[in-house]
Amino acid sequence: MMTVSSLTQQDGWPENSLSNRGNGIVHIGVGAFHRAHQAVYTQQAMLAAGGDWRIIGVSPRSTDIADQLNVQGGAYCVVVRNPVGDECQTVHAISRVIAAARDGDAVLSALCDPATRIVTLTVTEKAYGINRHTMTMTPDHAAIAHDLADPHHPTGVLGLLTEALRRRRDADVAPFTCLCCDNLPENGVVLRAGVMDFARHIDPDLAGWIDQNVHFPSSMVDRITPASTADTYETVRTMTGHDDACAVETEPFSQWVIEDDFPTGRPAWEQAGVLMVDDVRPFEHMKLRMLNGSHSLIAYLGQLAGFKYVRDVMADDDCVAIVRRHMAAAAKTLTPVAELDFAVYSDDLIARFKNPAIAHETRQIAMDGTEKLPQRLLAPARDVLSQSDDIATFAFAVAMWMAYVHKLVATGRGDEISDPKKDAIISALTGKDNAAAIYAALVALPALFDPQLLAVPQWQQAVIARLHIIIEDGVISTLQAELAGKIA
Ligand code: CS2
Repeated sequence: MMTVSSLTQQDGWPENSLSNRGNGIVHIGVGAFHRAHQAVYTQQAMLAAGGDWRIIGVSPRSTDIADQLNVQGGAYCVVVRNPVGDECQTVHAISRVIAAARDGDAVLSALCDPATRIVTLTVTEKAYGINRHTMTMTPDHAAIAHDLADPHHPTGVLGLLTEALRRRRDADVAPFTCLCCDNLPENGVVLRAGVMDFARHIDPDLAGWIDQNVHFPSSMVDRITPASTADTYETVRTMTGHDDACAVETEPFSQWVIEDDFPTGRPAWEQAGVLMVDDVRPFEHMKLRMLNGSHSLIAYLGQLAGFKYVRDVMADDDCVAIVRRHMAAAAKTLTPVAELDFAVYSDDLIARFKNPAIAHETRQIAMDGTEKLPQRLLAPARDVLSQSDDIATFAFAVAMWMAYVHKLVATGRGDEISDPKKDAIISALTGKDNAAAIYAALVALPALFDPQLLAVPQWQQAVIARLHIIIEDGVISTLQAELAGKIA
């Protein structure tokens, strides 16, 4: 757990002890999660061991965060919501933010500056535009299509990294290391595959150079960070006297595990509590399947049963029992590693999800289901089937996602589905009203369900049976039948 310092009430921001530090990182995606996680660790690392590692933020779409954070000199508050009370920490690790939508040249200048030795990313799963079955880019992804047509003026992640690397190669500047911090399995491998594929399309020699010279370590990131609300800003105002438009709130727990592969240097992150490892996969699998998988289950359960927050779901004993069952089943799909105790991890997760001070909306986690299901629920389900183990919990979670999108479409609220495949979901579900038809329509969405999983009749039966009961009797009855072992 990270230590936090309290702010005293004052008119200005506390002195910036990092103002004499130079920039070394460009971070793409300056959302709440980055501000509550990587920026905090990087600040701690610089305070402990020095180094010119301040962060230039790039906001791919919104201009607001650039306007707001730059006015504050890059400083903002992180409110840590402890069950026993709030704490507040000021972060100065970000020196400025560039809004890519209005200043693409400044983004490329920052990326090409020799001082930039690392590019970190939290852009959410959908922004990459990488097909994770084929590990190639998706040419009809809007940003990729744009950047393929005009590669020297890129707007998307793959285009920006590739163009910046091209310019660095041509200027004989060492490349930066790319550190993906999104919740994807082997996220460095995925990002590398996307960049390589994009580069191959525009310049095969460049692809060869990237292959030889650019490093893409993987990382596992973890800190529950709900979207900021009026309550976040009010808490900061009360605790510090500041009006902070960039304040974020988060939980006390924080974890970052990174593959130690930074040939051009890195902050002393290990001095800030980051675990630097040779192989991040065991940590990543555990987190994606046990934390994020349960989170998605909780989110769809909450949305169907009318629970606004994760903590509301976790206040119900039956829901907790189903979450525990899910974690135990997910743990069985993981390779045991000496330093990881899955039972302890489960207990800690339950306590984190129950934290009454964290208002994490189930609606927020329910977003982008088609981007999240594969690594959180479908991959472990496939592994379970290959071990002939019980797939019930994965089938139940997937059936809840199906029931959730179906309910929105069937009640004329399809527009509330927040998902890159929203249009395809709406058109697939329109006019479908029974479980088998809904299942068939959704598993046919492109590049979502693993054909190996779909080929198993037991999987199809298990999902359809649960979906049917949810539609007929409601999710709580289904959950009770599930706990009583009454669904085949
Ligand atoms: C959540 C994650 O929104 C979601 O899908 O599951 O953002 C989760 O809160 C983080 O991964 C926790 O580290």
